[in-house]
Amino acid sequence: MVGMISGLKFHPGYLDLAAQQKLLAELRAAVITAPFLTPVMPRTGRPFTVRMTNLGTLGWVSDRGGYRYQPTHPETGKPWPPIPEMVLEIWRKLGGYPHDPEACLVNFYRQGAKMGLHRDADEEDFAAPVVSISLGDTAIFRIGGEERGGKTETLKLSSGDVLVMGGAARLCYHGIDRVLSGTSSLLKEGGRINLTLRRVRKP
Ligand code: MD6
Ligand code: FE
Repeated sequence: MVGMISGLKFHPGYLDLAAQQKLLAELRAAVITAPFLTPVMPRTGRPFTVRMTNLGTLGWVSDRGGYRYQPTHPETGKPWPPIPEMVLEIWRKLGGYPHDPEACLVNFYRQGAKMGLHRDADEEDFAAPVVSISLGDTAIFRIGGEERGGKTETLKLSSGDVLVMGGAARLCYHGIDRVLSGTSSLLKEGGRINLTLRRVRKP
């Protein structure tokens, strides 16, 4: 059913176990420099249940002041670590866009974490897709149309799956209903990691 949304391309099992483990090792090294943060909602200051960090020249942050992209980690003040080459290769192969991404948002879901319906709309360049890579426990991903409150459908995102949201799907509402614990043994303590690659500025 989800295959009917134009511009949405699903690549289940794109990364084999060895590639997933390699990517996880790269992320473990990166989070030493750029530890996960608990973002809060603009204005209300309500915390997200998902923890976040970033890789790349720009990282997405949310605090009481709003949502924005910035070149440094808000707590350490250091630049975000670089996007690993194997992640750039996924973008180059599947993204269908001639310039590399500037941002790789890393979301970490522990038991009970979820993400409400939202649109990725803080970028200047919607011509570029968003490429999403999932690791660890399977998540129930929900996607609707460009208007809030319309019909939605769900898709299971499992470890190693890659989802590309381009074209008409680029500005569709989407979110994570829940993560199914015990569905993957990639992360020893369980949970799920999702990477979303974005082009922020016009090239
Ligand atoms: C997640 N993903 O999978 C959250 N955004 O944890 C997203 O918010 C997302 O998967 C844009 C495009 C693809 C995505
Ligand atoms: Fe998103």
